Amino acid sequence: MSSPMISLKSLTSTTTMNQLLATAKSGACASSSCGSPAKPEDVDSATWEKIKDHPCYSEEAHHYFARMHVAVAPACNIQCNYCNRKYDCANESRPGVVSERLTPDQALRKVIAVANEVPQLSVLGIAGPGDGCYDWKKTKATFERVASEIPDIKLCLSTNGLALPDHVDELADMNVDHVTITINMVDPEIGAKIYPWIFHDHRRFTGLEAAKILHERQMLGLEMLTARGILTKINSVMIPGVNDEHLVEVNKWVKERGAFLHNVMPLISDPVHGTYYGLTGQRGPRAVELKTLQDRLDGGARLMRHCRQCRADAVGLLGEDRGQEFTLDRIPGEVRYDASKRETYREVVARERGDHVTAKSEAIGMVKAAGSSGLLLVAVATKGGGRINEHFGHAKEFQVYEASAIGINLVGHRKVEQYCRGGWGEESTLDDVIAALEGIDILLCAKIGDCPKDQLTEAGVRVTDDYGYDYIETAVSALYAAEFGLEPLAATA
Ligand code: CLF
Ligand code: SF4
Repeated sequence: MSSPMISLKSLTSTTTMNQLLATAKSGACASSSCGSPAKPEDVDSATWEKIKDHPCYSEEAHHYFARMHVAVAPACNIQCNYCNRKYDCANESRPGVVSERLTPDQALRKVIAVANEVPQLSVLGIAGPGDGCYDWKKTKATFERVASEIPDIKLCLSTNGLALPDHVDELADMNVDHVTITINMVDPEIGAKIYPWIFHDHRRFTGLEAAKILHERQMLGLEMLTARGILTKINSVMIPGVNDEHLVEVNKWVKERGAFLHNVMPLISDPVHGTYYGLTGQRGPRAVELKTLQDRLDGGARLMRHCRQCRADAVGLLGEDRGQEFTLDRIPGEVRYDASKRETYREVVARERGDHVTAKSEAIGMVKAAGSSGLLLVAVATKGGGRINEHFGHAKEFQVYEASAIGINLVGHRKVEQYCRGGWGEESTLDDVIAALEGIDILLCAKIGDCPKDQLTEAGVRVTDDYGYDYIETAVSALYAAEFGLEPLAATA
């Protein structure tokens, strides 16, 4: 199925990327697109144009395109019980965590440096710590500067929503197409358990009154964005015993108000983070609990299931973080934007993406047509391009695909510690990997050694590298066929 030319199939290293770009430049693929884009049936063409290169708004795009965040707006107007803006750890990957705060000028330098080095870059996001709508001047200055230097980069804002209604018109004027609002409740009684205070209209509010104002402003902001055709994603933090059941209601409310996506994320809570929830022992949900809730929400507002809960200074494809390569001390004082790598990469992706879409739709068609009631949960080691192209020992996460009568869908991911450290594997890490794979039927990777393979098998986790470098859906459909006694597709590579 795939092209014999260099393709994203071998997306494994900088060298490979350089080869890939060189091949495209040499004209090996004269056509810029050999296949149709993967527009979902329930998305109109105008919306697809907005989301097709956005790794968060399109699951399919996240195999190819990268985001970067700049932390330019540190002031915040509310307190969430899961946040401690003082906490800073370079190795911690979760929202709100950042190694350095930037001025708009520094942010521009950093975005140009990343755009020159990371051809996958398509989106610039401002996602804390702090609130981009409350710390508005810095947000606006950053977006304006970047847009004037790199006009085709998408601008993306994440906000708690309290100050959002004051800036919707300016967001529309600046062509910001994507806004995320974190909405954890539509019932202020529940909100009072999540937000101890807010600062609004030059005053501090607490308790029920604070939650009521926040709720009203969030709903107003969402309605205003919808009225202006700006796509909205709603992030909700799932807090067991506080709002987990209630998120069904939240999903209904935001769907009614035109939200494009609903992203339910697990609470991350640890005493060392110094958050209220961390210090009071509030637990986060287990992966299985999160998936059960997401399954319940299916059929409501469209769900995002591939969120990686990025750092506020994350750089790269979702699931990877190259932020430490682009700290200010590593960026030259003056950088000029060079569009060539990004342009060339887009040409290669357009070709590869068409190939992937064809393979994927054949695989999904086969699974659907089988009419089996079987369900298979498959964990995949991948580093992008929609392929099984990561070695087991190098994986820091596994994407989880579910194959069933409704097709093959990405339903989440499991974060793990990297097993292989400089040539040997860590025993204790393997135990954690096995625990993280709870409920998974089969694990797919590009390569695995005999030792970890035997130990995984002993622990009841089936694992194979037989489908290394295949498209994920093609391999999953073949496994599904083998598992449930169906006729498999011809293998594609
Ligand atoms: Fe960043 Fe957020 Fe824009 Fe994406 S992240 S501001 S919408 S560009 Fe994406 Fe990261 Fe999840 Fe956010 S995976 S935490 S949803
Ligand atoms: Fe922290 Fe963001 Fe909540 Fe402000 S809105 S307290 S920065 S999580």
